Amino acid sequence: MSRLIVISNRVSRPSKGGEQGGLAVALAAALRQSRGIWVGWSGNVTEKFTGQIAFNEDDGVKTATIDLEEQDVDEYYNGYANKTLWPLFHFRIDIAEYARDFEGGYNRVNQRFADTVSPLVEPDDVLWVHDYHMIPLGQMLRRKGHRNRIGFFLHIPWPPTRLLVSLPHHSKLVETLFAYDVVGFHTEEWLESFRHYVEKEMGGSVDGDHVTLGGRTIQAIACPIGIDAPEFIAASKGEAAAKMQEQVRKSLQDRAMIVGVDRLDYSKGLEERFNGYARFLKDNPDIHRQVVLVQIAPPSRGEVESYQEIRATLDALAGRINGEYSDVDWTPIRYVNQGYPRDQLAGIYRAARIGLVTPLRDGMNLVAKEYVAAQDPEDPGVLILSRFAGAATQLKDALLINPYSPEEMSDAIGKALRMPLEERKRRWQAMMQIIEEQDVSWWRSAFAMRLEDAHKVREPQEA
Ligand code: GDG
Repeated sequence: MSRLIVISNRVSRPSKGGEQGGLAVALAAALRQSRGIWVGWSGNVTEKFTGQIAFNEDDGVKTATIDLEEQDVDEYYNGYANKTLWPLFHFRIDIAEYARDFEGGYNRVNQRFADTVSPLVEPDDVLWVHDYHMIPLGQMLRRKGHRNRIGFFLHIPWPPTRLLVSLPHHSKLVETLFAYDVVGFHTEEWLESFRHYVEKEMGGSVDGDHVTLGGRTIQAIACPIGIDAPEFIAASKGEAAAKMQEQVRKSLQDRAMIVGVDRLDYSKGLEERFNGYARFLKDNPDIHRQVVLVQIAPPSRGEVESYQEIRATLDALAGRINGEYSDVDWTPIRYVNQGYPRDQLAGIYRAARIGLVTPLRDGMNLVAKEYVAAQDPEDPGVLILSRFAGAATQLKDALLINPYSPEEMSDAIGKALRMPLEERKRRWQAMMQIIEEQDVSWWRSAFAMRLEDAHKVREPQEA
């Protein structure tokens, strides 16, 4: 087995019961098995960049991290990654910011990562680069002479060509992807948009999974990420989950709970969710007092203005809806800006009759899968899911809705609350089958297999 080197913006450690997600758990297993290493930013800011690498080991996973300068964080992380690429790739060109400093900082930090990774690489290592923060890294490593297998996975959507061309130097950025052997997306839709761009905008060609540009062929594939299903099912049956479920149930006093769990991000459709729920309350006065929406939304990227704005909007909206509909002994929305450990989160999901997942655009959306996995098989809740989440291509037995339509959301909530047990079970079983079959280990192996194959194609091209 080749040694795996994972490179991503942040290194997250898979400590049990902590706040880390499935990705950390999945990659950690592969890193442990291959005695690999995870490289990323430490999250620390230093006055002057030194390039010094801090090596650590946590639960059998080796990590190598670097500190960044304040200017790096402003231009690369808050700037190009989160003010430019994130909104653009989530179809929000109205709030994407284009600034040369951001682009310069992004390339500088990627070069810093290339300089950090390069001395660690041995000839047989397999490198796996993650997400929009690191698009040009592969090309920078190739320029240093590394001929290893290098894969790239994009965790967010790939935007339609007509939107992507609004990015200054868009083709330069996309070209860098051709330094990889395999480029992975969650869904066919994102893959299709990528191929369309390469063909129509750059004059490249597509032949099945093979995409060619300027004499260089890569494999571009759709490979949907899953959750660590066994781990999450076990967590939902564990003690911490049971305790949390009981605590929530008691507080509900027989009311049906609708749950939302999201990083506080404008792409997650939280404003639309609150409006859809308000519409449900308006349409169904007889059900007032019988439902509660619990929205868990830990703040993220607070230094970026659009995140401050969505937070203020939601504060006001939750306040307005609660003001309009609350009674002395009933509050329709419990809006919570704190995160919970994963095992407690599993209990919160399990206590909910409905999982309400309404992103306006989402690469995949793991919350949808976690909600389903946490349900009691004998009395499962109903998932209401946006058709614009990558997860909708797999979870076809959810109630799929258009999150921009408050009426559709209202109807779906009504339908979910009335849904007979038999139908709930049938839908849940169908979704669960996919969640268990295509879990995070499946995703990791599927991608790794393609990477293994791809290398066989690359060698002769370079000869
Ligand atoms: C990106 C893409 C893609 C949330 N609140 C708490 C908490 N979380 C965890 C969830 C879930 C994770 O965060 C969020 O994952 P999502 O997939 O829903 O969304 P993003 O963070 O935007 O992730 C997305 C993903 O990458 C993977 O490729 O699916 O489309 O945008 O695991 O449970 N975890 C804990 N407490 C919280 O309060 N412990």
